[in-house]
Amino acid sequence: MSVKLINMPSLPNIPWEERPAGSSHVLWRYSKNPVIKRDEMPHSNSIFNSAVVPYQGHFAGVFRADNTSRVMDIHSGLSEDGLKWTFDPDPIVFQGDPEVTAFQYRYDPRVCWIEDRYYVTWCNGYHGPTIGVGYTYDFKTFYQMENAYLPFNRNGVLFPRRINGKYVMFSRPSDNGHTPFGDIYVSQSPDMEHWGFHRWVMGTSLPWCSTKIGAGPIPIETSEGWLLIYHGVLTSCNGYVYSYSAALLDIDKPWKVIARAKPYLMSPQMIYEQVGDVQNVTFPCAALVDGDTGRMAIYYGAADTVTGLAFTHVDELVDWVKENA
Ligand code: BMA
Repeated sequence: MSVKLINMPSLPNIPWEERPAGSSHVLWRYSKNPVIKRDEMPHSNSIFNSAVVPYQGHFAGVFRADNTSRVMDIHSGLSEDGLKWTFDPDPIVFQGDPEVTAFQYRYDPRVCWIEDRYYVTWCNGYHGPTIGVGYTYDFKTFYQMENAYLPFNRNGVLFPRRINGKYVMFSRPSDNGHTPFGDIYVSQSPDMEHWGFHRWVMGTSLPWCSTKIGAGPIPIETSEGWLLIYHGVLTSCNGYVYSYSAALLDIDKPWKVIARAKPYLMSPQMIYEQVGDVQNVTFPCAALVDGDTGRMAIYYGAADTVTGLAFTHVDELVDWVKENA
């Protein structure tokens, strides 16, 4: 690999399929997509926009499931291979201050290993959407901390290590509805509860994401900068279209963009991405990476209904971002 991965452990059992014969695209979909179907929990209407991490030689995750009452909540899950999942049919119950843990809605989780635990961030209903923050050691007991920001905010995504001694998080300030605007910012915190030093990272300057953007999976540290995969929205005459692409950010000042690809990496083109509860959505929330080979598996929500999986190589993706910037 020309591109070096930094602080990325081996993941020999990463879910993986080689690029299909005849394809030259940098990203390719799992042949058995959707990897998670809508009804894999007893009362789920849909399972999508979910986060997966390596855990004890296998995989664990936090999954967005809307139930058949259309309550939006998050559930833990375990998997041997990252493909077939055993979900907790009951939503996560957080330990913590009842003023903060009181449930309104929870969706779009991300999971990030930092130092000694798995942090979970999600869009948390607290008199409007904001960023909930919690953590777990074992995917059984979950603890909730203070909300990171005031409403309205979404797409809170942590960096996997402190930068200059501070925890760092992306977010996307928004409104109370189907926000028709939104740029990516980063904020810093000494303790994971007090967030400040807000910096603007990037906005909606490209046609495929001219309405709004939001960070996706946990950024990946490479010799060429932080590799950020992010979703972006185009407003068509038939509504929003959610695609995703990638950018490279400065390692010490991640609000400085080194390169940002002009094209999307994936847009809704398969029937399970185009048709569902919300049409035309591909929404990535997690990526697994094998530190030895650079193989990468991206989990993305499809049409707000099911979960898809796509593959690439980190070094090819970094080269693609630079070549297409
Ligand atoms: C966003 C979020 C996502 C969802 C997307 C498309 O605002 O609500 O959870 O996937 O809209 O509906």
